[in-house]
Amino acid sequence: MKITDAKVIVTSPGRNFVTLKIMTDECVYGIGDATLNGRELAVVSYLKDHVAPCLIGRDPHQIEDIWQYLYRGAYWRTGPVTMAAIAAVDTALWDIKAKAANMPLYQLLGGKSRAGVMVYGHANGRDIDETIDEVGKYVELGYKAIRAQSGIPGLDSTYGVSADKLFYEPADADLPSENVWSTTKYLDHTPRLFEAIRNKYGFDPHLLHDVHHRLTPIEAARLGKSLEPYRLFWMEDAVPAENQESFRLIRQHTTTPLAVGEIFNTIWDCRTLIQEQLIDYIRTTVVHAGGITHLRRILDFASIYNVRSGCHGATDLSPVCMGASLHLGLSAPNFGVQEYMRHTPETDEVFPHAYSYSDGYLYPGDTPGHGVDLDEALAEKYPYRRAYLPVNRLEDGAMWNW
Ligand code: CS2
Ligand code: MG
Repeated sequence: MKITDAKVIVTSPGRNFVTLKIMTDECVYGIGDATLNGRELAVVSYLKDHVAPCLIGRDPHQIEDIWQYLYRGAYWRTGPVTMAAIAAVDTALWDIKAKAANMPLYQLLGGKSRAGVMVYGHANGRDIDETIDEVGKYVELGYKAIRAQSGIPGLDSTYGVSADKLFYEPADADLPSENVWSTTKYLDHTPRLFEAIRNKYGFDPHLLHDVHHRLTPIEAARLGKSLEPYRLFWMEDAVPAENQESFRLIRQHTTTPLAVGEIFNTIWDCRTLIQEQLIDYIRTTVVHAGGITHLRRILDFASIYNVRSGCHGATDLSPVCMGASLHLGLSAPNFGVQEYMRHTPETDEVFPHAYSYSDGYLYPGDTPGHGVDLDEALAEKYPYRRAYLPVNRLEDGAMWNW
């Protein structure tokens, strides 16, 4: 088999997605997600101008060799643009291999380790009462794990709180909108939120919370400690993690489980975190961490240190990434949980997929490949629209982490 073409398709059915379609001389094609929120066109150029020409004529079955060729061969290693491009190629090649084998992808990854993939949904409200109601809606839908975020008294807007509850889309503006942040107000408010949720729903649902890189290590330690009575499933992205050693300090002070890694691109971004057992869940995902090939490497490494997966699954990761992630989640021995932010009906129509939700779990389906396709004619109807994530400032105007 030979690769005959590699096409990059940009579509915006409510938000931007970049998709790579690799064609072969045997009429089998594969699809990979290459979406990098707010920097989409950089990956488009990387793929079109620098990767596609190198793929033509290669054997698509040589997945590992092509991965190494693109990673080592570029000389300039790692980084979100490079790794999203490599991920798209890798995902499309696994799709081709599984279609050629006439098997769902999870069979090629070792088969099922579990019946379904437990997911968590996003409950968010302007205040504690509204958040409690939103958590209730997810309980009704059968979710076993629910992330809870709430507006903070005294702050106009904050991360994770949206007007549209089921289809939260943070990349909401043509130029970045601005939020104001107060760590003091947040740290006072958040334990109250979880106390109220536990009082209402008891300890049955798993509860998760995303700090979105807002704290310093000692503040994160304090938050983790104050949340211990509410037994969270995890506290996510408590601090920015360029400095992996920060987590040593947090870990010394709290038994609240820690998750991090949605913006990591390679195993090197989490090596210390995993090896020193400073975290419990690694959030790297297919599109931003080099595809199935590299993510599987990270998860295998993590399994030795009792770290489980908690793959990122926000709306900016396309259904193609979700499909691929579900196959890996079904097979990985150390799967933990999969984030599931629902895509809009427009997005689901552009990306017909075999996966389905039922009673707290996603199932990848048994279609050969990863089970997600792209309707190119429909995709064309939704041209690219520039869209940015917000930025965040402290109350005195200084830039902070979003
Ligand atoms: C978030 C994301 O899902 C999450 O945990 O942190 O919504 C994140 O902000 C976006 O994916 C950014 O692209
Ligand atoms: Mg997050």
